[in-house]
Amino acid sequence: MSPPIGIWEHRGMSEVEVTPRADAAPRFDRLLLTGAAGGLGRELRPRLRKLARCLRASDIATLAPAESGEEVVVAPLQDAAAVDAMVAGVSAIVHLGGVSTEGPFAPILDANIVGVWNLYEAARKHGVVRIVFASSNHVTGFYRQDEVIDPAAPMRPDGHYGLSKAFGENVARFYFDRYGIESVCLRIGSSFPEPKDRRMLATWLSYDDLERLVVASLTAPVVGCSVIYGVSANTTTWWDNTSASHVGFRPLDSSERFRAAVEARQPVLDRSNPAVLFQGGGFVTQGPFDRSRQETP
Ligand code: 15L
Repeated sequence: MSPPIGIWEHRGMSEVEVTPRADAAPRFDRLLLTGAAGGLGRELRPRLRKLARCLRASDIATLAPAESGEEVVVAPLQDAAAVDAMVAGVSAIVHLGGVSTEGPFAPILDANIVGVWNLYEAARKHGVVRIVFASSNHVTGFYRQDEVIDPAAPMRPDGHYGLSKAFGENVARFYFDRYGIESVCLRIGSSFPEPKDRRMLATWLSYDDLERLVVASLTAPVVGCSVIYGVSANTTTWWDNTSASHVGFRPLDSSERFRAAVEARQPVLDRSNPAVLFQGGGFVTQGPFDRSRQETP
């Protein structure tokens, strides 16, 4: 059972919360959450509501109706005018929207590459101060599982999806260097209710730690343009977040309590399989996607 959300540190004999909880007084007048109908969006939407006077939830898929303190907006990310309207009036954004798995290039180009550019352009026009960008561990998926890397390691994307997230991180960097819009790029591992396989014992990010990560990224006093891996305090780890300590993310969950069950389900690993060798797992073996056959594998 993990402690309540917020960042807690030991000081002397007692524990003190040192960063704001999502249910502290609203930090933002209007906060935009894109991808609000997706798996992580549905988790975060109720958890982020109290951070803003108004939470604007957006997606292209059907969204649960707006509750008190919410607005709901439908906007395809590749539609610049729709994105402009979606961003107007917000001061910060949590950008989860877009394609979230590996696949043919065309939909990823639209939603993740054109989409992230549309979002930052709209943010520039409307004076948004900070964006929390859901990047992915697949930006560095071609590092081996016996390597520990940090956010400064050169990108090694493992597919179209990883490439699109690498582009998004570069957009975030450019809009900070050129226009001063702060970003935290979250290289999210595997955020699910529990780890599904042995790889996820290293990559798992609990939903409570996801909330801690997003709240810390939104509320840290100064973030510039930061990159951080989104991962719980797992015993097996491939990612060193020391360089992003200023974000103030302290994960409190661990995949270790699931280890025995996961290893029993998956007793043998085929070490000649690239999906076992590389951090990106199954993503590294997907494709090629044949354009001449409607881009199906
Ligand atoms: C991701 O970036 C995906 O969005 C998610 O579906 C998982 O597959 C995750 O990576 C992962 O690497 O496990």
